[in-house]
Amino acid sequence: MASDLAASVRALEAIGHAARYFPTTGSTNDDARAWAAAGAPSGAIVLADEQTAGRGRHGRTWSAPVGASLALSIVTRPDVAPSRLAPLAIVAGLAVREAIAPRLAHRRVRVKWPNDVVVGEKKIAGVLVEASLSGRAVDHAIVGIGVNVNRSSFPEEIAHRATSLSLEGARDPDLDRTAIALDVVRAFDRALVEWLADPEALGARLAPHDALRDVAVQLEDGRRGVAVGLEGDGRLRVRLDDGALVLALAGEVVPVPRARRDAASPNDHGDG
Ligand code: BT5
Repeated sequence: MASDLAASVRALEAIGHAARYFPTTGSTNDDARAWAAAGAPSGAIVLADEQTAGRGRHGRTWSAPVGASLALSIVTRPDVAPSRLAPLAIVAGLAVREAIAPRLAHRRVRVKWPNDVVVGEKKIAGVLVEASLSGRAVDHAIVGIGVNVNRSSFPEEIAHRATSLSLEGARDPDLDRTAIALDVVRAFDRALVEWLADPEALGARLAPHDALRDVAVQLEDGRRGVAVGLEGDGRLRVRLDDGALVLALAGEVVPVPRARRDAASPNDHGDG
């Protein structure tokens, strides 16, 4: 059966994006990085029907079996300092949210710092940004996006915290991956321009869709507080129980698991 993604290259080219499609590949981020190194223009996109070595942050596995997910990577060449790149994952997450929320009209779709899109407590999409530097500047940043589309099951270890458009009730034509890819890319194009024009405004754009807003969190050193939004450089703003405001990088702070909010350790959280 021809993949519903086969039409995606022409559709993306029609909105001004160079694109390549692979029925199967290791990781679209690797394909995009190789293409970027060979001169791919900003906005070039790689899509795959199946990834055999899809990855998340810190070498974690991203599960994307054939036909069920959207896996795409976008080559960007943003004119920002490497230290200001972290919010790009939130920019992409907001774009994914914007694209899939209308397909899940009865559900609340939110962005969970630093790189997830969630429905309720479950992850429906993830973003992986990988940058290549040229001297002290960003040469390119690959924005990898994985969306669970028509998936009815997950590996046991993530089944309790993963979901998909189909599991949340979306039906055809809302599961058409080419249409979703186009909506994600259009939303990302707009969001990228807005972010580059005014990086500090991203926090306000995230606020209405912020899954961590007012959530109890714990810092690595054990101090507790509440997440209160995004700093312009991508760090999480945490209001500590003693009233102080601190800024945390991804990995330095974890949500306090709901059942354990009275006796939590920072190692109790899931990894994604
Ligand atoms: C992410 O990492 O969420 C980034 C995912 C990015 C995937 C895209 S697909 C296109 C491009 N090519 C790639 O190779 N990657 C990008 P992280 O926050 O580290 O979350 C990874 C964790 O999420 C795993 O350790 C699992 O716990 C969980 N997980 C794995 N597959 C999942 C899935 N399909 N749905 C929900 N959760 C998943």
